[in-house]
Amino acid sequence: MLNTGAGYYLDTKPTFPMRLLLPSALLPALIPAAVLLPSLGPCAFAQAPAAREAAASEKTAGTVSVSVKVVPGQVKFETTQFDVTAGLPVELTFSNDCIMPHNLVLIEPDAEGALIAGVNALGLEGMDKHFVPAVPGIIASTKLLQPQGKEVLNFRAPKKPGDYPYLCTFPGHWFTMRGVMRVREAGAKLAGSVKSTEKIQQVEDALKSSGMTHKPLGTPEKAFVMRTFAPDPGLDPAVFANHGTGRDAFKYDPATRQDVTKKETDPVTGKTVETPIVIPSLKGVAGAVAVNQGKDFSYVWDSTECRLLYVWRGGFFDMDTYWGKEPGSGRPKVYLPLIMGHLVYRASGTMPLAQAGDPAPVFLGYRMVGGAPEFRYRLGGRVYRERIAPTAAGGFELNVVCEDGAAPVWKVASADTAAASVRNEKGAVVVAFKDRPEPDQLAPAKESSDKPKKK
Ligand SMILES: [Cu+2]
Repeated sequence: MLNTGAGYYLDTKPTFPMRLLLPSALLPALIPAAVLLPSLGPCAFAQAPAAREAAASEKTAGTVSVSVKVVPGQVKFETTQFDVTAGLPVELTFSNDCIMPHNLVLIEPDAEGALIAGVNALGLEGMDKHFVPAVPGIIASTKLLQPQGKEVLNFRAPKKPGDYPYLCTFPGHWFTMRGVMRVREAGAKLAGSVKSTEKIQQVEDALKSSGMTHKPLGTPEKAFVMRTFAPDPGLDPAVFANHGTGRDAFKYDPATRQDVTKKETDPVTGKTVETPIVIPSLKGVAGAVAVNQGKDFSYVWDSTECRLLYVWRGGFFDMDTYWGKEPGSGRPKVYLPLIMGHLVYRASGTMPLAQAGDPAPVFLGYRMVGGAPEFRYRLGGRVYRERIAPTAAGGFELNVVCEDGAAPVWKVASADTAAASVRNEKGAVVVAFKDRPEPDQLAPAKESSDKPKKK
């Protein structure tokens, strides 16, 4: 169980920067909830304020049609409970009017633990598999629906009456985005759907009132912090020691929860073999914290590996490809934000603070210190705090302290020896990096005119 220091945001925060989307009055309520959530059991979720639909239609038998929507910007289903009749057909329409992608996964009453473990194990493949792992206990699931997406699920209600949870398995969403399908005995009267009474902000209004744009920027004084899928700009695979997988994703059919294969003839044996279809282009880092401190300093810190992944200058993310340009403009072509600007650092090698045999690090959250995040994590029996800041000389520095007062031992990766220097300062280890601009422009700068770069 996570041991969270007071004031730290947990890993379980929704990936969208809620602090910008929500009216600030809601924030005090939101953050303590996020801190408490990991200690709750699968069924102990707090029911959102809800009301019986006044016009609850009482159905007896036959196909039950249910509509489940999303409360935009709130990481919640609008419909939090609906009734169906045991063994009879159900037509469930899930529509996503939010600006984040969401799915809906309906499961057996005791299947949540395995489902969440399965989602976490998907690692970098999660996005391609719509965050629906191949685990038992899934009754029905939608694809990961992009904003304005809609999907109709047709399935038969389980024969056994009971409460069947449904949740969004986009990482972190399941803490708040969930509901219950109640399966009633044949002949029992079905109650109307229970819907959240929370004020439903229109997407456009939420965006407007947050000041959020698709090219968000922070400032040197006040960093912009966003939980997101971050692109993997071709990092050293050794960096992703604790991600589920760093390999290319296979094409996946969420309906069958199987990889999609193609038939190929083996040139040696002449036999026809089934091989998975590889999607090499969709690579992302699921547990990323992306930070921007103005046009000239951005970085991605990975809450799975608990380390800095890459640093860039000249912009932040262009979210168009992730969120879609505007509601209704159609789904984005890729499912990752694009890096704007140029990379000046890419991590390589194993975790610099880890000793051989250390178990995976555990992210304990971050808090804002002087306008920038301080990351906290446990590794090898110690708890570290890490800050990252640009330096006047043009590079950047990592400042790492150990909570037990011991001086952290930082092993500089071999690729960094020319660019990095390590010094000890007041119990902290400070690792100073010189910028290392890369000759080839790795960042897919969308608006560049493709002129060859002169060096
Ligand atoms: Cu979701």
